[in-house]
Amino acid sequence: MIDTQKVRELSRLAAAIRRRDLQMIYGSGLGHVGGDLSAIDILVTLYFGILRVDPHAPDAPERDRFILSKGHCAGALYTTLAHAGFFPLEELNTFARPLSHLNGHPDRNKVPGVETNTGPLGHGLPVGVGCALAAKLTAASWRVFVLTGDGELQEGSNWEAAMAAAHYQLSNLTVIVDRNRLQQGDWTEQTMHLEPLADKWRAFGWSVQEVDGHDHALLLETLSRVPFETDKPNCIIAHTQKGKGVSFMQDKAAWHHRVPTAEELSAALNELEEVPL
Ligand SMILES: Cc1ncc(C[n+]2csc(CCOP(=O)(O)OP(=O)(O)O)c2C)c(N)n1
Ligand SMILES: [Mg+2]
Repeated sequence: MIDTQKVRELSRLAAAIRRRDLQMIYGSGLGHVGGDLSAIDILVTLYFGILRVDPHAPDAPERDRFILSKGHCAGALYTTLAHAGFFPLEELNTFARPLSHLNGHPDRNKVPGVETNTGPLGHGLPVGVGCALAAKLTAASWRVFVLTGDGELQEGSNWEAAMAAAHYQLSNLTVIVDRNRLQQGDWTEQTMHLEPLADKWRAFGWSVQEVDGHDHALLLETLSRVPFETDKPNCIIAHTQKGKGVSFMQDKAAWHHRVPTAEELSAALNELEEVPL
């Protein structure tokens, strides 16, 4: 049954995190705003509804592992981790500045809650397969969740990992594809066909669900049901919009890593509901 109070909490958090992310990117003059905004609802649902993690014990052996494979969206992860209590919110003001721990791509040696260094696309899922296999071999109960971009799926390493995950029957592994249909400079389908994407994952031996990646209730319900099938890894194709929440950024390749001007920031914040937490 859907916990409506929890879903309202997720919506409030997502609005606050979107605002904070935009302010952070404006302040540092760097970031990947489009992909951050497409992923924030997924990250918020994971960190505030699904993951068994403790911000006060970020290295606890029994924790679930989350890997942000689309590491260029570090800003979305940092703002979520800070709101979840892994480090102080004020630290977000140092994003991408010299000597900051919050680099343009996540570093597990610097940021509590970051599981693995990412940035070069196509590495998160292979690492996630290794983690999930380790959990299985040691009969541990923790789970592994990996968030990939859709353009990122052009990296062949993902498909080697997908084969291995099915071979080892890693039902403790879930990949979420941020299917915003855009990559760096163009639509994915103009660059390299991904469709029929769900069929590809099924053909590789995965159990697949497709969801609206901005619907907190549906994300929560679907993520709560893993594993979907016995002995199969899980794939959730989350249909999203790059730049979600800001009308002039949505579905625009240019906002992959453009930084808003002061006027654009103010217009964007006007569009994003400010909800008290
Ligand atoms: C191996 C590798 N090649 C190129 C890049 C540069 N790059 C950063 S983001 C990006 C596009 C990613 O598109 P997608 O996976 O769809 O991410 P999203 O739309 O969620 O931002 C590229 C090519 C990279 N980080 N790693
Ligand atoms: Mg994309």
